Amino acid sequence: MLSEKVSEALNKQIKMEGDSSQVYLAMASWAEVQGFEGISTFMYTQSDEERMHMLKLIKYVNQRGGQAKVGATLEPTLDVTNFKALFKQLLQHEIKVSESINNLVGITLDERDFATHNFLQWYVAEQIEEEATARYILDKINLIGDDKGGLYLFDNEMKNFVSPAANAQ
Ligand code: OFO
Repeated sequence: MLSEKVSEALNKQIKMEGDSSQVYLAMASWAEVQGFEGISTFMYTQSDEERMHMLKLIKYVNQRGGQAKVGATLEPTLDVTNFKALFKQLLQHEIKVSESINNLVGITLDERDFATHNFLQWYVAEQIEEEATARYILDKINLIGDDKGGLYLFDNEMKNFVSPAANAQ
């Protein structure tokens, strides 16, 4: 059985994962209209993954005798000056999510809820990977600079992007 504190913190995280899915969906849609086919494919996939993260939490809360809350999701506000700004926001967003997961893990320790602590280790690993992926992509974007040919190749690569951070685990 989940304590009230853990349950409340998990529900906050459910919202955060749902919001993340919306943010990446908005990014995917923007990139699609701009003609960045690869970037939009990448963002659509990210959005699906965040939804999966949300569902995993919902199922866990319900399985442990809690009641998962499905609330309103945020309407994303994006800086769409260019695609670099988009990926900077992606990294900032992931850093925020990592902080939230860390905070949640801390609460499970305070509450001596070792089952939830164990369950959350998957999210801890996932956040390391997602932050590393965002940094890797930003490094590439910085290398490209204003080179149109480089941007074309980059967008192409994003279509079937496999993060080196994923391979490292
Ligand atoms: Fe849910 O992993 Fe990123 O935000």
